[in-house]
Amino acid sequence: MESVTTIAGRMDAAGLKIAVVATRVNDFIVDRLVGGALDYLERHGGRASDMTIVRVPGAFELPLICQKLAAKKTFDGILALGAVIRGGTPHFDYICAEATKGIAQAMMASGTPVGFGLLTCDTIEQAVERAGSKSGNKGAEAAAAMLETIRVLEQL
Ligand code: INI
Repeated sequence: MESVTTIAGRMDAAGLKIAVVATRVNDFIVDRLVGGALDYLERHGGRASDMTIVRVPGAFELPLICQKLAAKKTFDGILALGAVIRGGTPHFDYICAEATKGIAQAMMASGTPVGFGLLTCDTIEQAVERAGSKSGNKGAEAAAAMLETIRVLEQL
C-alpha cells in the first residue's frame, strides 16, 4: 500500500516571536491565562525576550489590536486572551460575538495564526475553572493551538 503524506506541527516555539494581547477587564482571571500561555511557550523552547504582552481594555478591543499586530508581520503568532463573564443584560452576547468574529477576521486577513484564548463564561466560577484549575488553563491551550498552527502553516 502507498504511504500517506501527513503534515503535522512540531511543538517547538524556539525562535518564534509572539504577541500576547490580554484584556484588563477581569485581570484576576486573565493574568492566569497569560501566565499559562507564557509558561507553555517557555516549556516548549520559546524565550521570554521574544514575547511581547499588549494590554487592551476589554474583549471588544481585542480584534483591532490583534489585526494591527498581525498586519505588522513582525510576529509569528498572536495570542488573544481575555474573559467575558455574563451579567444580567444582553451585553455579554454582543461582546462575545464581536470579539470572536473580529479575532477570526484578524487571522484570516493577515494569514498570521491567532490563538483564541477568550473565555466566555456564565459565572466567575466557570472562569476560575478554566484559568488554571479544574478545567485546565485555556491560555496554555490557546498557546498550544497557535504554536501547532504556525508550524503547520510553514510547511504548506
Ligand atoms: N469586557 C471583557 O473583556 N469582559 C467582560 O466581561 C466585559 N463585560 O462584562 O462588560 C467586558 N466589557 C468591556 C468591553 O469589552 C469594552 O472594553 C467596553 O465596552 C469599551 O469598548
